[in-house]
Amino acid sequence: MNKRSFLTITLASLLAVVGLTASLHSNLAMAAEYKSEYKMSLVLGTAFPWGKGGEIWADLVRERTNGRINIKLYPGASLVGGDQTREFTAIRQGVIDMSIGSTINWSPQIKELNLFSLPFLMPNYQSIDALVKGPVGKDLLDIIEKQGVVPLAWGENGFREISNSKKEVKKPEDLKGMKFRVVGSPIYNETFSALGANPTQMSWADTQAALASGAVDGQENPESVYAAAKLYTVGQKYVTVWRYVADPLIFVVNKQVWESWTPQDREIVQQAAIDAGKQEVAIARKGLAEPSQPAWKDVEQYGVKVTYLTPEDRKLFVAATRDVYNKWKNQIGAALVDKAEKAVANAK
Ligand code: X2X
Repeated sequence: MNKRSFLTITLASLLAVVGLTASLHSNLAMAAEYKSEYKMSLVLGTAFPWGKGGEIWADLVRERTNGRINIKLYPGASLVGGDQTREFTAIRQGVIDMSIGSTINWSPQIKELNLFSLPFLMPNYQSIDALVKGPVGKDLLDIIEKQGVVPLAWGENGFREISNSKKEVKKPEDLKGMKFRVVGSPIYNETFSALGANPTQMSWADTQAALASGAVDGQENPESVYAAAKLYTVGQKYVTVWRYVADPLIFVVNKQVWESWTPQDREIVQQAAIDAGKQEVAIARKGLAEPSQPAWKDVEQYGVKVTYLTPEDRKLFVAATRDVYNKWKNQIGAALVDKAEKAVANAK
């Protein structure tokens, strides 16, 4: 071997060793970026469709990544001390790695999410689907993405019906003076005030005690929440099914966490979110999508009076909340709301 080819071979092997070390190093660095546990924030636990959705998502991800991505559920918005309206900020900041959140709880940070809280915008499930699965849903996910959070799929909490401990509610005037717990988006204060009720903002963590003590007379939440939280045991004996708003859920991941995963793992996490979202929506709609709403019938066995609005009475509620709708239409963005109204009209 001449001196020159000896040098070439030595150089080549040196480069090979350097290359190998570098790739080993980057593999190790990548592995080190994966956390041993990812924290998923939820307001409601696995007794509710919402928390079940979280469990399904976490299980699918664990299975499909062979345990590379291990997710732990933190229900009760416990990562933000129960203050569900601070959840979105905590996701952005990385205090929370991932979440399934309600559009209501994130709307203080993303005003466009108030869309779903516009009173009587969505009369049925077809209209919710038309919004989230259509261009409006895409616009909203784009807005979330611009805020530095990675949105992956939609789920659903549900149509929010009112319950109270005092009396049957058929007409707006029945609400007069009644104290209602509402969630922390100002549109709820304005809607209940417009109806003559006395709204007070409170986190879910404090709501059940407030209902039990009589500090408030009523609340609004989907049937699945009412039933799983057994609100009939804290005096909530009157329910009115009025379908005034519904809150979808959104599956998201913190951006830095997302970027720390390989493209293959990102795809797994997204597909798992889509699959879990579909299952979660089906669970949330169980017994409610059919016209007779058997889920509410089941609640009647606890001595609960369930009232359904006649089309005429519904019009009175719509009229009473129209000013709130119009004011918030501008705050949300008239162009986006126009688009939503068209989608709803075509869904019927
Ligand atoms: O607080 C509520 O009412 C709940 C559980 O439905 C939400 O987080 C929006």
